[in-house]
Amino acid sequence: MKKIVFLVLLILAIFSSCISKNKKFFVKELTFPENITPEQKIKLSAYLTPTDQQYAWQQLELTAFIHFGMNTFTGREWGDGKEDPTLFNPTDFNAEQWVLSLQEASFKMIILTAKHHDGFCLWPTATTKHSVQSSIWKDGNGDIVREVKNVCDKYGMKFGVYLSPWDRNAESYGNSPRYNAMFVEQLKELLTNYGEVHEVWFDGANGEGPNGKRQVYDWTRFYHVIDSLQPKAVKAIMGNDVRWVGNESGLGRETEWSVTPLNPDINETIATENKRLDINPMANDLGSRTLLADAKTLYWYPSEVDVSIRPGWFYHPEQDHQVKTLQQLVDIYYQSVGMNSVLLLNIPPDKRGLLHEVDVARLKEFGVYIKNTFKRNKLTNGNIAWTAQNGDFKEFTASGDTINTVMLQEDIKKGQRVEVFKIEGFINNDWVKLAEGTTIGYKRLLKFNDCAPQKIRVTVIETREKANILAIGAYRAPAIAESSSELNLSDVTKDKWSVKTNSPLIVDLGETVSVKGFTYKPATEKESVFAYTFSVSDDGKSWNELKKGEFSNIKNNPIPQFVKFDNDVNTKFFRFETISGTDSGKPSVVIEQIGILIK
Ligand code: FUL
Repeated sequence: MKKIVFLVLLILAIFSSCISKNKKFFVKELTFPENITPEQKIKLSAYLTPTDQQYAWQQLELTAFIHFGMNTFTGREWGDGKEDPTLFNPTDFNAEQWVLSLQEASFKMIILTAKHHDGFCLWPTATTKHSVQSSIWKDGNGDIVREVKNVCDKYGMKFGVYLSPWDRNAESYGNSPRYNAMFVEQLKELLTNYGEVHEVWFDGANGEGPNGKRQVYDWTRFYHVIDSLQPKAVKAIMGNDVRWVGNESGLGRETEWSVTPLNPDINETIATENKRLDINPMANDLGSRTLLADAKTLYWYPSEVDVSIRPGWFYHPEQDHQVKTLQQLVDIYYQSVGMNSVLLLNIPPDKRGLLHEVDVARLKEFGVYIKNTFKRNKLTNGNIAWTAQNGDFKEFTASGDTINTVMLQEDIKKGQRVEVFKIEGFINNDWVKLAEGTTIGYKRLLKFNDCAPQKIRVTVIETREKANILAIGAYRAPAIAESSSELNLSDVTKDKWSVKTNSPLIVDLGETVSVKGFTYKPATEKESVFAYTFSVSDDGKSWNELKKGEFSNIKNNPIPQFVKFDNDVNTKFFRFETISGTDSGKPSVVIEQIGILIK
């Protein structure tokens, strides 16, 4: 017993000396000694820091996703793996156009979907025939990964790969050891033959459903392959270096901790602990004091905001008019880079193998806007490092110019610490509150109404340990002329429609209409439809099933779905039937959620 007490005291002494000397940091992971108080846990959490790879990744701020592959040619979001490889045939593939457009807009890395869920590989792999080798593009002698990587190297753009663990083509998928061996080979090819790779993206999606194939992934082995072949790469999403922010809409959290007890569910122990703490990437709270008090281990696991410039992740011509507006992109920038995250913006190339003109123009506008806004710090002494205790404040000299944005950075190499802060401006001889916030982390941007203060005062109200503020900036983001992006979800009005039955939804259109397709708008508060059938009828009795399909990625990306038929059909009735929902239910659909397309 005495021995145990002694040991506990010793461990505590070591930990408290770490704190008092303010020297010892814990890189990436920290397991609390037993029997320490919640207060001690909070203090220790302030000494958790990123690895060099995580730090380098965070500094990139803007990274680009490129979803390109079989879906580009079939018009789908999730292919089923049965696609004919000869469909893959970009007519004007040009990786220079991708890299140069992205670089001009300040993007520092490109992550390419080397393999999406349909299993089609963009490089000639020895592991499957389902690859560019079986396509007619360059007579099967092409290699998209090589061409993109070469251009990245040429222009100093970093490169990452998305390799989907879920594979709907691999015959071995579901036979865990065999598929894992194949997956390891794919990883090895990508991480050995193409030079330096800086991010490996393992998607968590798997739409197999209750009767689908069950694959137990060997994450430890996958991690080992990456760490040994590409030591500079961070492992994202199902990887434990970079965390999915929890949505695909470009929304960061106001309170975003890179220090969290959450880690991806890669083994039983972690999954059980996540369950015990009731946390997952979508949870609102991933780092509060209450959560930390309950936790046993903390990780440096920073957030990445992945979002597409278009509604879908892959290019679809019918979405050309739905490219996000400059205002939307700028809002996303403030909500991601400005909320302690890296922005991973997807710009999907079209069937030509080019970024579409509309996207290129938007990227350009975005790049110019961000550069102009942050070109000059209007505080004269904003780049001075400052350490602050609870309640400390510091004044910064402003030029008296108009501002509407303040930027704060913590030195995260010494941990993430600030919990509450406020910003005031000295205007007309008075201190006026401009903004307040919770976490800062690597970077925090706060927006407020235009004003022209002589000075700015920053107060660190609460911090877990002495805060290390690295930089403070004040800027003016120019106003953006609003462009309307109202989406038309039905070409015919619903005035004449009458509902015959609710489940399935049977509607009498009131007249015969020549229908080209339909739309489905997911409900915000409840489960969405995943698999469905859509049928038409002249009399509401005998039915012709026009479409049996799935809204592939609707759970993570709940956007309106557009479904087009192969041919136009004249009909007076339609029937929309739910086969399954995104969770375990069978959600019904109301008339407001369905639109009819006739153009
Ligand atoms: C999701 C996938 O299912 C989507 O297709 C896309 O790749 C996105 C980035 O991740 O989970």
